[in-house]
Amino acid sequence: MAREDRNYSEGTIEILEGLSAVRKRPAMYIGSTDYRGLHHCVWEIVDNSIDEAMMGFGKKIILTIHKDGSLSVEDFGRGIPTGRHKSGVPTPQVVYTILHAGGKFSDKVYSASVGLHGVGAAVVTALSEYLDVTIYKDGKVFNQRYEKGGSIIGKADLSRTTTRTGTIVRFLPDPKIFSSTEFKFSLIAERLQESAFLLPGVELVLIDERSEKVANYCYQDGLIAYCQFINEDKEVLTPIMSFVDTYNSTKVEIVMQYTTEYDETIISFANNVKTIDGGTHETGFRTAFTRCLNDYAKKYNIIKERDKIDSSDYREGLTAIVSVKVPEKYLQFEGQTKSKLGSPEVRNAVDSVLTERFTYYLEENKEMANKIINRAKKASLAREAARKAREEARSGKRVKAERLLSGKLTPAQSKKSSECELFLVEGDSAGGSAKQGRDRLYQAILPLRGKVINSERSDLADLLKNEEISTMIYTIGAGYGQSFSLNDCNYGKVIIMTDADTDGAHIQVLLLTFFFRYMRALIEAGRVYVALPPLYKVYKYVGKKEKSVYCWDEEDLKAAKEKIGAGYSIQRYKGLGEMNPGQLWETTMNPKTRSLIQVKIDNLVATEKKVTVLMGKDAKLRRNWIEENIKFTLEDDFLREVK
Ligand code: 1YM
Repeated sequence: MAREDRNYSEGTIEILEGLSAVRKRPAMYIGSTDYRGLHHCVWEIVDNSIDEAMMGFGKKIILTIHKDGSLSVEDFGRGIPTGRHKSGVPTPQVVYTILHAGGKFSDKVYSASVGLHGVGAAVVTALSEYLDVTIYKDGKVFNQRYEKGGSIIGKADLSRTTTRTGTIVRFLPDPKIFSSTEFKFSLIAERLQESAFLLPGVELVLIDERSEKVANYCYQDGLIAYCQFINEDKEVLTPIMSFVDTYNSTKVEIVMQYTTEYDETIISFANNVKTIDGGTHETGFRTAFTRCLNDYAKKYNIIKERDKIDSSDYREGLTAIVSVKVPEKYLQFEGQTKSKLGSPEVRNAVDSVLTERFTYYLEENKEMANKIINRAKKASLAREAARKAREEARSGKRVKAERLLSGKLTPAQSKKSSECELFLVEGDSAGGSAKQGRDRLYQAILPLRGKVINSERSDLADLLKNEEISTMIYTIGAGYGQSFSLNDCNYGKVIIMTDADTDGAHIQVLLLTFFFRYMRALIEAGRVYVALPPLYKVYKYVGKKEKSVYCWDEEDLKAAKEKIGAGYSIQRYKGLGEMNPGQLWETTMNPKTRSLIQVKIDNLVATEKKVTVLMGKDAKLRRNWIEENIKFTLEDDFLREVK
């Protein structure tokens, strides 16, 4: 056992107390102990390297997933200071073994590590079997190792010399803490690529020693390259517009481009931290964006009073990236996950920069301005038509809706939409069982007969002609596309229930593609789920009574065989139709006993890409993608288990 320097043992006692708190309640520090929490540890370390590169130190960051399950991060920055901290212990030991509220030691002007992450790198030590830090600085190599969640602190080794600078941290996550300790290549690669767009000229490398895969990202053009990347598989309507300026010491960078798609993609960052819940910078952007176009359109008489153009019409097909760099003293994140920018000053900064630059751009590019405004006019007409159709469906003129729904939907009795659940069920026979097995008070059943059509490969008109799709739209009752209105949704949960086979998986993906493209707000509100029917039943008759256990995977199966004991039989469920109504209720529909997967969008750009490439028209793109990402499954990234 390595001994702590005697002079500092008092400090060490305090340290141990701090880190054991993290081990007791890890989710409080890293959100969860599943793969997300595991990768949170990676971001925690990498963010320090990214901060260093952001300040201009180090042009390369290398992540390696090692064969033994550990991960290392190497940068070529200045190296963490190695002198003694005022508490008496070496500074790196402070960084890696003492908890810090905001991860702050020094007065950085802009920092990435104060947002979503930034609980401090010591949390990683606490949750690792070991964490080893090597620093190259001032001609010397500093090395120290912390083991068993930081309860063993090795003596700092300063015996070697060097000519380079930088920091390497390697850690092995503790399997006693995490449900899985396997690092995911594609998840890390996506995040590194995103960082590469935000750090022009910095090279980010990911090496996977398990599979020998390597990813390498480096972009000179920053956000412009990011916008190109987002739109690379889409048809574009305008060139990329790029505005950069500083207002009251807030640096604002905006890049935008129109595509021919229906939805908008707005991505924002504050000090290089992704703000998935938006905030003041996005508000400033939206307000100024609408105002610029409205003012221009009115000035040149392109729109009349009767053209009821809504701000969302201007954003149809828009891809925009808004990035702000705010001095740390003004930086404020909000919300439970700290993914929303709260700084009030920033709203004005973004508004001012965009108003000035975009107004000028429109005047200088009149043809483009007309194209954009005419497109918005078309969007507003389509939105009006959809709204009328929705109103008709609700206000007595329910002919079409009723015709569509007659004999298909088995509605729930409750009128309280938030408690109602809609089951989209594969096939009529399973639909029949579900109808009998359900709780009629709040569960509605919509059987889907034919294959659902692929929304990525059909245009809107064809989609609406498809019976399964139009029935679903009417049943949900909230419209679709830009005019989708969550408030009108008839159900608190929409649950996809298919057989546990490849056809079932295909139907799931087709439905998810539809929801992603045309009812994204439903997914974002956490209202879309996938039901998990069991794969096996292990049973035995004891006298006349059946003793049985349902199983969802091979592990369950093993446990069930042991539990039921000798003489068991196994029934393998090939489809929902093989279960009787009572069994279907008990295993898949009863909220007390069922398993549901909540559908979440983790990374909008990555998901967008996957949907375009995997579901879209271009077979060549798809082939390339599959060749490059052979291990990837759509479910992996799309779905999150909740219960
Ligand atoms: C693989 C992880 O942590 N790199 C890193 C961290 C720091 C510095 C450089 C750094 C920061 C500063 C001055 C400063 C950190 N230093 C500290 C602290 N890579 C990795 N590279 N000199 C070097 O912020 O002023 C915390 S992180 F607080 F010790 F200075």
